[in-house]
Parts: sequence; C-alpha cells; structure tokens
Amino acid sequence: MSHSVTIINGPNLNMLGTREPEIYGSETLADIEAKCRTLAGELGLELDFCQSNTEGEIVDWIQQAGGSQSAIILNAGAYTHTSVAIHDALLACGIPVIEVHLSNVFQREEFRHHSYISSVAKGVICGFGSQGYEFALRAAAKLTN
Ligand code: DHK
Repeated sequence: MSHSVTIINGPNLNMLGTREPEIYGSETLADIEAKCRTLAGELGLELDFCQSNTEGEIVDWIQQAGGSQSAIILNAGAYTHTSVAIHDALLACGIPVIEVHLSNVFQREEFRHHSYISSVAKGVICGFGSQGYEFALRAAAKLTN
C-alpha cells in the first residue's frame, strides 16, 4: 500500500524566491514542490503540497489530512509562533507531524524561538534551507513504513 503525505506551507511562503533571499534562499515554492515530488516518487509516497496565507484554511487542511493521510510535513511560517488553533488541530489529527523551517529560527529574533508546533510534532528540522523538506520526506517515509 502506498502512503500519502501532505506538505502544508503557511503565510508568505508563496513569496519564496524574492522574499529575503539571504534568509530563505533563492528557490521558489514551485522549485521546492518539484524537488519534493521527485523525491516522493523515489520513496513511493503520494504527495499533496499546498500553501495558504490563511490560518483557518491551514486548520481545515490539517483536519482533512487526519482522515486521509499518513503524515503531515508543516512549515507554518509565522503561525508557528502564534497559533493555538494550529496546535490544537495537530493534537487532534492523530497522524505524525514533522515541523520544518528553512531558516535556523534559533539564530533569529527571540519571538521566533517559541513554536506552538514543536510540542506536538514528532520532530523538528530547521536551518537547512529547502533541503529540510527533503529530510522531512525521508523521515515521513520511515515513519509510515
Ligand atoms: C518561515 C517564516 O515565514 C517565518 O515566519 C518563520 C520560517 C521561519 C522558515 O524559516 O521557514 O519564523
């Protein structure tokens, strides 16, 4: 049976490529999606890949993934540091969550040091740029096997 993984991207990640490239790199989100689709194929995973600037839509996607997917990979952008609603949705979804950040949030402003996601995630990957998504997919493949 092939497993399905959802990669959910939060606010402003649609701006990758032009947004503070010295922090987030020069690849676009479409570039990252293409790399993830290639790797997911190699790992035998089905992949959903989505992005929203809206907190409620991200909550909806987490709820839907709980009923249909094997794992969630989540870069919640700034909602990482603010969203109790996303924390609660992750607690309720019943599938493993891998938290990803492109940047090393611990080398940045203090308000980025706290995450509402980490305490309910299986693991956290940050600071490796877009490669972090690939690490997360490999972790998801192991978790779902
Ligand atoms: C992305 C964002 O948009 C920020 O709000 C987070 C995260 C860090 C990242 O590094 O991918 O603080």
